Amino acid sequence: MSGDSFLPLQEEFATLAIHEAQEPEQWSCMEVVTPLSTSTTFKQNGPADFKKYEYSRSGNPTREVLEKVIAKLEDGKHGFCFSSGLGANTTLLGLLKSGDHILCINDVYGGTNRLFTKVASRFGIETSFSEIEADSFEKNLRKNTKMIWIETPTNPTLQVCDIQRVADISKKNNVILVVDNTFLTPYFQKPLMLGADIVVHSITKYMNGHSDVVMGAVVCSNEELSKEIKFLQNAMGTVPSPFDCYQVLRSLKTLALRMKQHSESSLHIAKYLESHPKVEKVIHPGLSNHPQYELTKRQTSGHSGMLSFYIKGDIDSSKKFLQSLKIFTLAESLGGYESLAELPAVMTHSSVPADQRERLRITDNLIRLSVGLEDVGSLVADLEQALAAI
Ligand code: P1T
Repeated sequence: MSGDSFLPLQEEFATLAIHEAQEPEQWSCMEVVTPLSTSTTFKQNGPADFKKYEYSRSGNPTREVLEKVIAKLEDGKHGFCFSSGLGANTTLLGLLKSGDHILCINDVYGGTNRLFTKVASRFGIETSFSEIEADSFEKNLRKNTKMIWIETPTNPTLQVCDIQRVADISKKNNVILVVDNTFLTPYFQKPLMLGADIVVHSITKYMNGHSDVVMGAVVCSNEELSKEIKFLQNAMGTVPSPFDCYQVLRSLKTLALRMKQHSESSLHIAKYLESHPKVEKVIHPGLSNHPQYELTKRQTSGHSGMLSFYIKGDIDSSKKFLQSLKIFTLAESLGGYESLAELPAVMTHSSVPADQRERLRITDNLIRLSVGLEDVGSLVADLEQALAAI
């Protein structure tokens, strides 16, 4: 998947993930592994005279290392970690005020859609939705648009949005561009290099990759915006626990290896499903029949373990298929070492209004797979027997 026709992979990615900001010399015992610092508070020499940290919400040694690593991997200057992906999104809403407008990509994680339309609206922040094409963003800008929000590839229909073109539009109109990079991670896509102002992550997914931490992150290079995000992180209190930061630091050391395997296996499975008579259509940005395949090659170094497909049949066929799986687990979330399958229409995207789901073709026969790190042969065999059960 990450062959010649895609952007080249960053050569030193794994080295950075393992070593960036983790020099043993910075710790008093020269620890090779970044210590887990659980103290909520730090002794001061005199009132308001502290060495580096004062209170763990404002700054924590373990979290700070993780924030530096994530910033480096995204080719950004400043990283910030949050209690969840939605916690990161919520904090970014603090950059806006009543009367401002967010122009959001139409196919966005259901929870982000709910946060914008059901919560931000209570504070006078409006949201409207744009089609995936860059022109549509330009057309739908309003006088009060202060933020453009995109996910690419989108969740769950895996459409690909031209980051560079949307960045040009946002710059021309003095609007902040936020890109949710959860589905690809910086291993495959670097939105800041393509002109985005802010990258946001659900670290819960590939970045942690072990389905045992809920966390979010933001990366930004603009000094003024970064200062504001740092202020909001402390003022809103949306921080993760040091233990979770420790876990994610550990997970990132294998991110490159994991992403390579997720990528290879998901493409293998996409091709298998394409040839299956009970499958109507497969969506995978690494397939040459994907509508934005050329764009995918221009802006990414490959694709992750995510794919979606339409099964031939109705909700009962989908249910039967999902309940027949033995290795794929029927569950929400994605990006872990274990393979997951779900029905977005009634699970992750049930909070998206029905008419919006209909327009996006998030139908009762759309299945989303997160292809994990099991042997790909056993995954294909599992899909085969579950399709046979319909
Ligand atoms: O779950 P949390 O860490 O709060 O992240 C929210 C989030 C943000 N952005 C994207 C692209 C996401 O996919 C998510 C969470 N998504 C799921 C739980 C899911 O199954 O799609």
